[in-house]
Amino acid sequence: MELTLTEAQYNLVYNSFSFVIASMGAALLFFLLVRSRVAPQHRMAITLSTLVVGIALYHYVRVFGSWEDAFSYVGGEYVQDGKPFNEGYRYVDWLLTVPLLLAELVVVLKLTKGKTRSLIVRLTIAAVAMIALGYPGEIAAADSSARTVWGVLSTIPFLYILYVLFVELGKSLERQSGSVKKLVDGLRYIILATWGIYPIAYMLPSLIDDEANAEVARQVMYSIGDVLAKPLFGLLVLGIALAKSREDGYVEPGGQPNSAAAPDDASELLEA
Ligand SMILES: *C/C=C(C)/C=C/C=C(C)/C=C/C1=C(C)CCCC1(C)C
Repeated sequence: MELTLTEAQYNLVYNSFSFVIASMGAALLFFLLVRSRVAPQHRMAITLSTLVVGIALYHYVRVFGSWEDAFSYVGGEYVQDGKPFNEGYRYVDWLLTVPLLLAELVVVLKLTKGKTRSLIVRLTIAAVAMIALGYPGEIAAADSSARTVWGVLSTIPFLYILYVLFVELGKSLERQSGSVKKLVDGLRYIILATWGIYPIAYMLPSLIDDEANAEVARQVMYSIGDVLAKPLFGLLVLGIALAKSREDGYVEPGGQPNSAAAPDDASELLEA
């Protein structure tokens, strides 16, 4: 059956994609511009944020084009009679960006090399499994049980990721300084709240009877999730990297010595 959307429904999705493209583009520029304010030893997290929003920017440009190509405007309505809308762009995007986002959270903690490696390897494997298992369900018919089955399978690695973040990382968190600890703790809850949007959006076609409404709600929810989970998350990580840079007494080249810098560091810099 061909999906038919009202002008308002079609435009809501169209404008959401447009909003995401603008957000990713602005975040990309911003992360590049503020890079020098972060101490070199904390820049890896900013590099990862920059990659994430860059990859998402590219994919949203493609998603946007695919949405335009899928519909034609006939008699005041949008009829899906063009090329199939390519849901795959989202999943390819997640395959790249979700492991990078998890790595970002781990590297900003500055744990031992061995611990960092082990966390990144396990989180990456779980993230790839979660996304690969979700995809067959995403492209299955709305009313098929395949959607539920793949969704449940994909939730297993998702729960493992949450276990690592909340139970395993909890121990490492004890060793962080007060302000950083609070920020990292907040970051985990942001992940829980924003990543939780995805499985809900995924289930919408099974929950909402009206096919057009379900499709629009799903696309808009994924778009909101992506803006929160990528640019907003990147800003919070930037906050942590800046706090850590300040604690280390870092002064941006050509910048003013920071009042929070240790006196020793400041005098060293003045002598230099
Ligand atoms: C930037 C993109 C992000 C952070 C994407 C995150 C995606 C998820 C957490 C997806 C999870 C899913 C389930 C837990 C079950 C149903 C299938 C998925 C893939 C939507």
